[in-house]
Amino acid sequence: MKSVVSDLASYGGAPAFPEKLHVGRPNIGDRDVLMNRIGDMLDNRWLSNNGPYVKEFEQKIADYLGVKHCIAMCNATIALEIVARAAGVTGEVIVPSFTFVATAHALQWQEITPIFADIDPKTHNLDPEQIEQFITPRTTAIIGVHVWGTPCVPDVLETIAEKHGLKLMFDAAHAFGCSHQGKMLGGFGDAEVFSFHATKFMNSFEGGAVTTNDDELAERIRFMKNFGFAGYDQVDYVGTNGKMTEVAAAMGLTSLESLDHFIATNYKNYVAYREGLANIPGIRMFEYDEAEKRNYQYIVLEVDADGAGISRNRLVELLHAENILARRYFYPGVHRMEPYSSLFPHAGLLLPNTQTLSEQTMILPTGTAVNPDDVARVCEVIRFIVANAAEVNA
Ligand code: T4K
Repeated sequence: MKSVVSDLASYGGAPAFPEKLHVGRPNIGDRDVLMNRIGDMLDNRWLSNNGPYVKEFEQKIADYLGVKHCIAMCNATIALEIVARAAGVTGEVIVPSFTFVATAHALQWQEITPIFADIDPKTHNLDPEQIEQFITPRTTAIIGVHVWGTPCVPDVLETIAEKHGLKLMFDAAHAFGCSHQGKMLGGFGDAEVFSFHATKFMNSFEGGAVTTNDDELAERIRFMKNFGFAGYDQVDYVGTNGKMTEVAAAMGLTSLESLDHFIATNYKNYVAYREGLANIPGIRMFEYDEAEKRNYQYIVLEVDADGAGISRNRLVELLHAENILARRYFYPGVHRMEPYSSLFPHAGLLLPNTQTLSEQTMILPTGTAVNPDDVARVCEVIRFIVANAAEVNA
């Protein structure tokens, strides 16, 4: 008799998807509108350095988020570096380890030490109750990360930062279009940083933005992202080149016009995943608070190996053989990457939730390149693998 497992590609069957299904496939807005913008840009011969598209993009983002200032940048990593420097951050900064490595690198790059605090396993975000134990005389700031677009309780972090006289910034790379207690993210703390990287649901090819309600900080950031220039031939600070190009802003503006469509598509896929993955033993899907605004751009699973009978790693391996390119964000946790694992070899002892979650989470494909039929098929494959866990693990 033919084994059910032989239906899986890695056991000799055909892959469930003939073409690879990627996490992070970019959303593309209206191509004609984009091409027209690029055409005008070429005609006008203005390609970078605070051009008209960048100005328009900044204004539209500031209006959408209800913040005073938006400063567009070449990417979120440089934006995080600049924000930290412009805010006068030094010494140590408390960050989660359950994040993309850029959050920590933006600090370490300028010899500021990231101190990793643990997360709440329910929200995947910094656990506010853990933060205070990591504050030392060298601590100057907290950088919260709104992981998967779920706010890392910014109002609570504001209270902690104020109590200890710390700066507070947010890595909002995942969180464009999300709200907390009815208020759009972007205006919390001293500043927030968004990413418009190609893999984000709203992209500008590469890109990022800082938003803030602090006039002075906004001015410093504007100068610092332009080599420190405060006027013609006048340099006031050490600066770098963090400028967004006009072609990136053209893409950003075009994406912004399709924002509602992107979110609606993500939501449809999210609902389809939730239905398709219901009642699979050991598989839990991370759920979003639908009473708030969310962008639904990450489909996050937690795999409990005991309940599912299969580890997250083995499941990802089998899905890859089916051309379902699930990703293990955020494995292994930043504290287990270099240079942090050498600098803090025992950090894991204080990060039990981060360690557990980084062994259990995985991300599934969504966005406009994925439709509900694809989602149903992905869920079928996962259900099949778990149902046959004993055989696929043998
Ligand atoms: N903070 C947080 C919390 C972040 O998640 C990120 C970035 C940052 C800060 C820094 O933001 P930026 O400086 O990038 O603006 C990807 C993205 O490159 C990265 O931006 C993102 N987070 C991270 C979560 O995911 P990788 O190393 O997984 O990228 P890669 O090349 O493996 O691509 C991911 C998937 O996307 C693949 O399945 C292929 C697909 N893809 C990618 C690109 C670029 C496409 O299908 N088309 C494309 O054009 O980091």
